[in-house]
Amino acid sequence: MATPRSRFIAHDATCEDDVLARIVFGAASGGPCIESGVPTLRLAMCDDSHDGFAEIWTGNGPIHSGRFNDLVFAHDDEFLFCAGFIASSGRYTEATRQAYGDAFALVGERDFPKIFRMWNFIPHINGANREGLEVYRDFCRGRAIAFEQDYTGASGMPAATGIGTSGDGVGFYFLACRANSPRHIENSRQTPAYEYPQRYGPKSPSFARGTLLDDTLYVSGTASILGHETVHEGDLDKQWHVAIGNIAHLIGIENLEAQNVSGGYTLRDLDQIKVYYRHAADLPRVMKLAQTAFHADANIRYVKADICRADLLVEIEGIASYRRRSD
Ligand code: 3EB
Repeated sequence: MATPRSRFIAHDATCEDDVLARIVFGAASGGPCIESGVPTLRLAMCDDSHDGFAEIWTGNGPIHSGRFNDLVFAHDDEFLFCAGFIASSGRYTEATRQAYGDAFALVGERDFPKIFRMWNFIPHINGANREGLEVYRDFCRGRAIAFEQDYTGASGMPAATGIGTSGDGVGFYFLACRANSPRHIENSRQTPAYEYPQRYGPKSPSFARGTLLDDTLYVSGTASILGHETVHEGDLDKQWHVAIGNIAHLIGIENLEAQNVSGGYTLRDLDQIKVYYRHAADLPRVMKLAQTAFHADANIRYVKADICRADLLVEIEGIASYRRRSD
């Protein structure tokens, strides 16, 4: 069974048939819409070229798209894509719970009950809400309540990214499947995020370190965290090496076998990589580090963004799948 594929294209390129979704990383954010039958989510996230880019997800065969409350979605027979938007406000808990609750209702109604990868783009992520709670923690509270109360009958929390955006409002999108059996993977070097202690917020972040679907391992946003603690505050190079080491370990044979998953990937199997970096001045260094870490053919985008802990400088995500041997 084929897993959904993504690729990066120019932000204004037109796309072909079988497209499940288009996410435009560019100048402005807004509520998702359906354009020429394709769910489209715009996020205010600038990449290194400042031109922006689009991430395209393709499916197989006839694709049906539609709206469900404020969400837009599209699906083929096996996979569903969905995007949503939460307006900026002084408190996110309830609106996040509502939006995630709608998302869980949609996947139930359409019979794609297993969510395997989610992304969340949060404005003023390190700022305070009207009660003085960090916006990220406010978001996490609503998300956790939705997972606890509304995500029944499914298979655990999926791989995810939770990152800053300069846009006005939370944009989010996710992929879910029908018959496949995704396996959520943890990293033995890191405390599961959903078990982080209370000092990181009233409710823990709801995500797995990675999710395996067939032979594809979707790697969550990964940062310089060992156990549950940020390490190497203020040191970009050291944070890079811990983050990349965390990914190498997550996808490697030892960590997978300990979770009864056969196989094992290396960093050279990673593709569709996004490198999020906090400070514009760090871009040249981050590009240099990435170019030595990944396969020469890997697609990489560098996105300037705030990261969910104020002491983190860099975060990396990607998709691991086996490259052909000659590569
Ligand atoms: C961390 O490991 C860093 O809240 O969805 C990474 C991936 C992070 C996903 C999320 C947050 C999220 O805690 C931050």
